[in-house]
Amino acid sequence: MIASASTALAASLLGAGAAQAAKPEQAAAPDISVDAVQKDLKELQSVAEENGGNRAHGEPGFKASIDLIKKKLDDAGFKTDVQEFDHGGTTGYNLIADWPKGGSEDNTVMAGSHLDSVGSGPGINDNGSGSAGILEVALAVAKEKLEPKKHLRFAWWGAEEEGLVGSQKYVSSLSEGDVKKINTYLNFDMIASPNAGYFVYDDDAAVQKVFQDYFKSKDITTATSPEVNGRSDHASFADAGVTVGGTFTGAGETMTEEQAKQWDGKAGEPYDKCYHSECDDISNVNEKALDLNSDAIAHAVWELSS
Ligand code: DPN
Ligand code: ZN
Repeated sequence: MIASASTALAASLLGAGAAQAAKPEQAAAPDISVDAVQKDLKELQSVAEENGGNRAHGEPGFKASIDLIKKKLDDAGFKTDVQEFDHGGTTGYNLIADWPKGGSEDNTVMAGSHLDSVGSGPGINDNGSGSAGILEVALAVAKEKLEPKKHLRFAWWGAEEEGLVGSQKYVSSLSEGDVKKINTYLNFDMIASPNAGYFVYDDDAAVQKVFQDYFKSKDITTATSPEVNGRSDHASFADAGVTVGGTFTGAGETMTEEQAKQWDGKAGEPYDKCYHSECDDISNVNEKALDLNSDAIAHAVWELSS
């Protein structure tokens, strides 16, 4: 509220005083409501409950998840496309959402998350959390009527849990020229682990710094994670030569003593004890980590697209 009011004030002062003045710098990213992200997670939990307990590739809960997210984006003014692919004898889906305002697609910033769960549970931390986080950032872009210098595209991948299948299908569907138009791909896979670590991908130093700066401003020390390397959809983009980055709160590995002190966590316990299990449900969410990471996504999307 305060940020947009002061932006409006700055714009009106500029308009009144200096008609020829340069366009003001893009305003800072808005705060993403963690309540809104939690509401999306509850809806994904319901989708799983209504569809046999999961949202896995080839199961009805996956397509229902795609439909749920797509409707919110369509209502907000995104141009959406569902890319179908075949994997393991069943149809998979990627949801791609382009924001129609802003710069040319020749210079595109993407944010993506896999929307599929494993078969054993509803997949709320892995990866309802990233999916809902980028959704609320996309909806904030629409609400702010953002006109970034670069083009913005959001993506929800299918069949990540089967080996990064959806993101690979997407990247291989692009021409070499179209791959070069992707300035940066940001990946969010597990951003609300109950015993949360604050990990930033270290693939690209400049993108890493954008996230580190955000967490530093919130007095949070970040780390890099050996768990991340190549294990989520950013690998499909990195393999094609695209600059990548992202954040992660940890999966099945164990938190160290030092990390537990830094992050107020539990040493000797996994970051997510429900990783790939039935108990990865709506109660398997660290709200502080979800809140911070959702705001970190917004910060990076605003910063990198401006
Ligand atoms: N998507 C999970 C996996 O592939 O095992 C968890 C994970 C996310 C691992 C991000 C590493 C990085
Ligand atoms: Zn995952």
